[in-house]
Amino acid sequence: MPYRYLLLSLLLSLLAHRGLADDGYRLWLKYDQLPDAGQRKVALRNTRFIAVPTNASATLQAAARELQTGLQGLLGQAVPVGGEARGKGGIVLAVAPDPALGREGYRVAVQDGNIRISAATDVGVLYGSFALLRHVQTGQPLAGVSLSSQPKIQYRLLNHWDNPNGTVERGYAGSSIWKWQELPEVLDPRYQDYARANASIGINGAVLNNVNASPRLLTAEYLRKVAALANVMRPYGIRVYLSVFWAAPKVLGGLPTADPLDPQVQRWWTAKINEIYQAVPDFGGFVVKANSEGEPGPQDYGRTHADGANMLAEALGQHDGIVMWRAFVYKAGPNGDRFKQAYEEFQPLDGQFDPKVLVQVKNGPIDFQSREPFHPLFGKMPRTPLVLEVQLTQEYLGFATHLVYLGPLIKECLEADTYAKGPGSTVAKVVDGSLEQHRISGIAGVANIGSDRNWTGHPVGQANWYAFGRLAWDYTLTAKAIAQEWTQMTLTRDPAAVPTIVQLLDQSRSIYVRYTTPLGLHHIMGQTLHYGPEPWLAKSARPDWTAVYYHRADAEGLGFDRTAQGSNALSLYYPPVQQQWGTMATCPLNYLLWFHHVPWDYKLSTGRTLWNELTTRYYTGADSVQWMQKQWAQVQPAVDPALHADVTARLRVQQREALWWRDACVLYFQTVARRPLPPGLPPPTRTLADIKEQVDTYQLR
Ligand code: BDP
Repeated sequence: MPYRYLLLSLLLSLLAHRGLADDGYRLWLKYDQLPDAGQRKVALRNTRFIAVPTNASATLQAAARELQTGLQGLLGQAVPVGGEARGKGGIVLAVAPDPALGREGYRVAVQDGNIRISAATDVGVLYGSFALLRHVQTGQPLAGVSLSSQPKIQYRLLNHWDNPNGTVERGYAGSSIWKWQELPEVLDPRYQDYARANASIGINGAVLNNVNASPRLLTAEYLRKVAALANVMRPYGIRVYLSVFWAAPKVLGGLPTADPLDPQVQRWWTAKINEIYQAVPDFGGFVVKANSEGEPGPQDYGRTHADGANMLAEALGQHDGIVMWRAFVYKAGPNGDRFKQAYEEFQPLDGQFDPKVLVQVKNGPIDFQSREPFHPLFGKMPRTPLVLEVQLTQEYLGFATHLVYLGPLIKECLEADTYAKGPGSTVAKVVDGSLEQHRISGIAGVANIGSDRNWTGHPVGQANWYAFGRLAWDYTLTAKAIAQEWTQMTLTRDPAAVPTIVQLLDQSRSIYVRYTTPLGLHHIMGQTLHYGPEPWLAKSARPDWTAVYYHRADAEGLGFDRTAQGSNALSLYYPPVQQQWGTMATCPLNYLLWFHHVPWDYKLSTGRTLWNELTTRYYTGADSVQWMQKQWAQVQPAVDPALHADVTARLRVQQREALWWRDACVLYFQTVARRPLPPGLPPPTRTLADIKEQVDTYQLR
């Protein structure tokens, strides 16, 4: 080895040993030097300087700073920032009216020998700057660059389920990133990096606290802390929002009631909201979980969700804020169907909401399962803007242990056709407001972010944060294209490794479904923690928290009959959907057990009986985790060693737990189906009793 290479590799290993290896903190904003010297040279010719208007706002300064840091890293050479263009070959930031771009859109184009990033607003320029950086990071040529985009959905929010005591409900990446105790004086640099990351993918709002909200967030003490966070995020185009505890007027205001029609209650909220806007002039608004899972709400006083939401909207008055009222409600008894509850409570309220109210609907009718049919409310509340809520934290998808890329899950929902106004009335068009010409539109992702150094626990969890933002901005992007961008920006630019990783990401969600809940099984996970299998769960505080309520396995067959012969939940959809999903023969296999109680020996389109198909999927699903391990092993030379080792170790757990799911479900369903495994599938080497014991121990944690 020549002397200087020896020195270089010594230096590199020294850096690695000093903990300077890639720890994932920089997310997809790595800005490591481009490997291709030729490409760097061309890029350098076009980025000799960055010109920002004099008296630039904090947002434009942030854009210039990001470009400077990014380009210096990528090109390995300093790029000066100045007040005006110094000839040709630079980057010029310009705010100029452009009706075609809307408030947040941008244009990046070559003009007078410079690359001009223009937008109607400062934040548009910031988004354009990140778009240019992404362009370079993903190795695309700068010569003749021409990019232009604007978001399809207006409110693109992360919902943090963070509590004031630092815990995160369903968080698997450490504790809360908000250090409430230290705020407002201490501003963790992480807040700014969080804002940068969000701005880079177009997220423009953060709901700071858990939907199971503590009233504490609304106290004067906490509002000062909220204001400090808002100040950090403002330059990055991010507004802060709060989840509110419905009974706050009682708990904080000492009122005898929280009845939305009570004038004292209304006055309390109006005053509180004025106080909030004093502290945070661009406050975004509220998320409300009311009369759901034990939370208080307007129904406690015989009022409707609309009464509650409208009261808050009115209390917002002239302030530029919104109310996102969640439709996640259910209290079905043993003979009801939880699937229908939200629909039955909310659909009749369509047309009764204040224009500042959006109803926030989870992607599916039950609860963030690994695969759900789209929520029947989409397309059925034409007079109400609906926020689509997806869950990025993997509560039901293996926490931060299983590698599951959620791009395909989110896309599947957005692309689902509601047929509300004939074919092509996709959930995306309901959500972006275009189907009914709504003035406002929104999408929310329940964040998977925590205090772990790499933000998301599982390094690939970052891809879910990334994909959510990119799809919120432009849902026409493919999940695969987004996976590729993320991989190139975050893991490696090696041309052989990138497609291998992209394929792994792209398949990961369907593999997870196969070894946990194939063919439309749902809600058979461990109780309380929602981890691991517990299909035998028959007793809980409520019937609709058990597993048997959902899978309905009996001697005859498996699955929840939601046709007219059963709960008739299917009738909530438009007729073309009902027709497709309404018979066993035409229902896609992915949704089969969501809608039908299928006889064990029923022949599926695959040529196998239900029993044989079910068990085969459990086996092939678990085997596919080995395929994932192989894919990942292949890219080892191209990925940072520490990060590679981390994912390798997590995949080992995933492999072990895929077998846990497989054996638990196959053995349990076999006690009901009483059929042998199809030839070629080796029976599990442990018994159901062994597994149940393991689950019981698991629940002790
Ligand atoms: C469920 C979670 C619970 C949340 C609830 C919600 O288990 O922790 O509070 O969703 O969305 O899936 O309100």
